Amino acid sequence: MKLSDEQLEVFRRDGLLILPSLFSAAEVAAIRAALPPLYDEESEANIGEKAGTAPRTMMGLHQRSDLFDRLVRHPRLVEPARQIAGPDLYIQQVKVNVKAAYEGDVWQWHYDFATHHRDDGVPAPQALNLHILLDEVSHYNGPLYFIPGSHRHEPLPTFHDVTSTSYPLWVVDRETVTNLIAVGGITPALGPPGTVLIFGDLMVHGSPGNMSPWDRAIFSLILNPVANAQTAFARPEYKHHTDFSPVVPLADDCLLEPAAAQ
Ligand SMILES: O=C(O)CCC(=O)C(=O)O
Repeated sequence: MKLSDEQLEVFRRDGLLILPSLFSAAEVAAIRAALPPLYDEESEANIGEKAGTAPRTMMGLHQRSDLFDRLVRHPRLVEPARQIAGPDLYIQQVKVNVKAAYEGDVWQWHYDFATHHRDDGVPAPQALNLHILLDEVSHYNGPLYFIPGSHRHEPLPTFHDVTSTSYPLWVVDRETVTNLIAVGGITPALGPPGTVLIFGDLMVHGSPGNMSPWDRAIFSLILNPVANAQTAFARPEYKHHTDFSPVVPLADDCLLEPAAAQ
């Protein structure tokens, strides 16, 4: 699958591309069906919310499930990523952010490069984050918020927030966020299941808590150019995978026809 020139221009301008219903209902159902056994696993890569028992994020999924091993090589994710970030990309991180009904907690305003650079020694902000909405995402169930144009700044100042949620994050302070929003506004990433979001390492984003009765799970794959690989290895492997071999896309029907992945 190739992005059009118009889509590439939107990505360059806004720092975010939303591709509605790129994955079919049957494909999303197959992804969702793979989740319950992973929720139930005793794994340090399953991180719970600060309060309550709901899972917050489940990581390293391509090493724990055949379905996710195929999904990280799906051409509808990998080919657009290669168009933007170059041909040789490795799988840096693979997760589902669960954001369960009533329990899903906030993700503070941040940009991913702050963590990739400060914790993992990634040299430049070249990684891409590819999301698939696994539930209908509305204004009510904790959608991602993006600040269009925030990706055009040099890396902004951040501080390490280890208390607000169960997941430590380098976050952007309120004054900086206020100034960015005054220029770019906020775009909520809403849409039906199967919608894909693509954004880069400098894009400032976050999401509010989910106080609705509706779950809001999102799959996230981060791909990074092999030439821009991590240089520091303090974080666990499931937070930044250390196999730097370039990802090779599978056939388009690899989710529903596993034989296509052979
Ligand atoms: O799932 C969310 O709401 C936020 C996820 C996020 O910010 C990220 O993956 O960097």
